[in-house]
Amino acid sequence: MSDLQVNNGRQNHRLPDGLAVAAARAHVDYTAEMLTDVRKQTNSVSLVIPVRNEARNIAWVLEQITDDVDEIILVDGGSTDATLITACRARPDVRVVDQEGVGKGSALRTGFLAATGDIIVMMDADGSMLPQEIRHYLHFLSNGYDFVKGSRFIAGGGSLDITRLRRLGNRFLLAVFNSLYDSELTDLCYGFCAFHRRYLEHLDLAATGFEIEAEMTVQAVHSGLRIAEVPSLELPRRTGKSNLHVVRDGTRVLVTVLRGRRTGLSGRLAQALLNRNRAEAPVGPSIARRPA
Ligand SMILES: Nc1nc2c(ncn2[C@@H]2O[C@H](COP(=O)(O)OP(=O)(O)OP(=O)(O)O)[C@@H](O)[C@H]2O)c(=O)[nH]1
Ligand SMILES: [Mg+2]
Repeated sequence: MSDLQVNNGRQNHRLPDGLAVAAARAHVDYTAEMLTDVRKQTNSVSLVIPVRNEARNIAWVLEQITDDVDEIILVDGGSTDATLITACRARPDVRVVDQEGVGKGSALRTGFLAATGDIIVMMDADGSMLPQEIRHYLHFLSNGYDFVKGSRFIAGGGSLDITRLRRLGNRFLLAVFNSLYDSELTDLCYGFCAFHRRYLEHLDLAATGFEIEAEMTVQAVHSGLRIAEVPSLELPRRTGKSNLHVVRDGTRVLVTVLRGRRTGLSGRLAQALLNRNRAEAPVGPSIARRPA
């Protein structure tokens, strides 16, 4: 049996390995076909991928990126293996930039600044995320949402990767986040998300490590961005070792969530603004204002 739990809205069902992956892929293909390619009307898309020593995974990732993406930016954290050679061979059009500073957060911030597209998507290089899902994120961004996060824990999402300890940690951090910010999100520490580049300044990112994912969500709430969650299937990293340390990085996420609540706009106020925006403009870009 796999760890993938398919959530039918009320309860989770464990699925056998083969069936779980096949069902998730079929779902991705089916919904991708159903979605109209609205974003092609106006928006160009930059995909930012932080990468450090992923030579054995990166080609698999790059080869699956569809033409929804106009620009691929690999942000290299000083890889010492053949990551960059492999990447350029798989996708000669890839743009490689060296990260400023250390850590995944620094890498993403470097990549966001280098991106030229109207929409920025971020995704990992270890093969744990399906590039075919990018279309789902774009669909929401083209239909009135400002910031779209993947979620492994809503109906249609799942994880074949997460350990019991990480699941517990994620649940705890999410509970803290939801209670402090009056929100009802279902996932916090997941690195697959997308947003309109015009909001980059509003996000005002400063994180250097893995806590950047939480910081982005905190700042999106503070800025009154309209947030949507889309189901995402997390696969196991294809090969190699994780760079994440549960206690160290979990603590950094907690500090980020607590610090954001103390200094920012109150969660209630942000939510009220969000609801007002939604009522006024059910479809189309919202008016996101940076808190005074
Ligand atoms: N440029 C850069 N990329 C990094 C750095 N640390 C991690 N990454 C990349 O960020 C992505 C996520 O890192 P992972 O080690 O897979 O972390 P994770 O996905 O939280 O952990 P697992 O689920 O165990 O894989 C991968 O593409 C890494 O190569 C870094 O310091 N610099
Ligand atoms: Mg990973």
